[in-house]
Amino acid sequence: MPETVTIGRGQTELQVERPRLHKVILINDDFTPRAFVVRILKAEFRLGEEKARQVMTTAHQRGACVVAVFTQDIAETKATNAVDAARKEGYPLLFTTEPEE
Ligand code: TYC
Repeated sequence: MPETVTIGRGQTELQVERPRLHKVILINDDFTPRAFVVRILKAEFRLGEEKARQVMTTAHQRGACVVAVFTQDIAETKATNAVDAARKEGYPLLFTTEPEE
């Protein structure tokens, strides 16, 4: 919550907090084609070809990879859109979101 603090000579200042950022995390699976993962990362998250390949490869090798950070509503909307696009094509691809520490 914004808080009012006294800064001297009877003046007050509104302390505003930055919104907490949320990570979008790409989860590996055994079925979604690599090329489709790269396509989704480019289309929904605006990653360039090289970055999209790098994120896909990291998730493929390690099980998960942070795609990017956004405000909560944008992170959730992008993750939902990406999952919906995968389901439309019949793939089990998963993106999750979680608050940044
Ligand atoms: N593991 C998938 C395959 O071998 C490719 C893939 C990579 C799927 C990353 C999901 O988040 C993922 N076809």
